[in-house]
Amino acid sequence: MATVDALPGPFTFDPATTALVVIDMQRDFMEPGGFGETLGNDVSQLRRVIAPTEALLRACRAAGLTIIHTREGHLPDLSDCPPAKLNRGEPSQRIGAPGPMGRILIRGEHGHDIIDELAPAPGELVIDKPGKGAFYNTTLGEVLAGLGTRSLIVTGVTTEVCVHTTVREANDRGYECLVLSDCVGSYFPEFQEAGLKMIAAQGGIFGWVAPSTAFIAALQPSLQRT
Ligand code: C5J
Repeated sequence: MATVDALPGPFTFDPATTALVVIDMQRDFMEPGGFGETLGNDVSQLRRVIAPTEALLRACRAAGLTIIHTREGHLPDLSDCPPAKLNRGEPSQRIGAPGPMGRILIRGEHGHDIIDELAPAPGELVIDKPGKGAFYNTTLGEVLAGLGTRSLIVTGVTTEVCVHTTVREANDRGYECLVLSDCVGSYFPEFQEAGLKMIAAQGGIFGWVAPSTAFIAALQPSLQRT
């Protein structure tokens, strides 16, 4: 077992039953011209997440941790996109509309894929999800059950939307979730701060929070064994 110095208290995990989940580090959220920008967001706010996540991925790969990436997006015919999600924002820039990186938030398009810096390595799982949570309408639950996973290390964007939804879903399913504060990002600094506080408040109402350096330090014994 390993222990991370976290909020609201120590987070203990077994690397053999722990998976890193990297949420939606896609061009559509991270780069100009994608879904995030069409909703009026300043995508440069998310860039600071990239370097610590690269270091985290290196450490998790070296320790042999299970690594799962997710991508939010929809089928080209939009049959998996409910009207409540589709009919938002400026009509010419909605999901499925043409953009500089291909059709916005559509599977298979350049904008839908993960940014080059954090591209999945061979053998890492990629879960495509139509919703904000990574469990809704995906195979993630079955995949984790098959692996015997008990703890999730959660990173990605955005803190208050897909990260929160996924952590809440995971917590309800019995997973212990540690969110790495410097490896999650929001377009809104105030939501980043509040989003992290909400996770660890009330004795860790749906998770723990720590910087990635604390988690990587806790992985060191596993790194030395590899
Ligand atoms: C959003 C996400 N913000 N990945 N998606 O629409 O957080």
